Amino acid sequence: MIDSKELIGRLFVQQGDITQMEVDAIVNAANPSLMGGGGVDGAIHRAAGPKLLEECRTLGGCAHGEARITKGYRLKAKYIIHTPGPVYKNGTSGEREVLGNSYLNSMRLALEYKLTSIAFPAISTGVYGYPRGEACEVAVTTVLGFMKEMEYMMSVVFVLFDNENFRIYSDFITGLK
Ligand code: AR6
Repeated sequence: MIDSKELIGRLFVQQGDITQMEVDAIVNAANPSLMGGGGVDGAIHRAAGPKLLEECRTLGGCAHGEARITKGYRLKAKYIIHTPGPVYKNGTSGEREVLGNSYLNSMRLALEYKLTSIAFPAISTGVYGYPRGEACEVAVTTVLGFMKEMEYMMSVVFVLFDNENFRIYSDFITGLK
């Protein structure tokens, strides 16, 4: 059994642009079409280049909470894991479970591809409107729970674009230590 403190030591928080990360995979907060969009999705497609859209076209979409993997193309990251998080309505429409599934299914792909490092954005906290404190708690506890259950040690970086999310994640992870 891996010690929880050891796992928490593999979680990192960083402020910035996820497209610049040198990791095995970055995660994209996509939409079910997988055909690109605004926010982090738009930034990833711009940085990876047009071949990414070509590969995404072959995937036939992806339901909210599921995940698909593509190559990273022009990115420094080898892979991109695409997952549409939930659209936040009122908190009683299964949003928490769907958000957890986005993190869980991304981690399942990471394990399947034997990745040793992954970077996540704060899925659903932009256009999809998920409350940020709860989204952070779901993200961190789901990722930690998966690593513990699967005895899977990897580096997980949460890359936050804005000051507010950076502070929320920093405080939450510091609180676990
Ligand atoms: N690096 C890291 N985080 C970023 C970046 C970046 N370059 N750019 C924005 N963020 P959003 P969602 C943060 O709206 O809420 C798209 O159109 C941003 O500050 O990108 O899951 C898709 O196609 C926010 O905290 O994704 C979907 O239609 C977080 O990323 C829809 O938006 C997520 O914001 C998905 O909405």
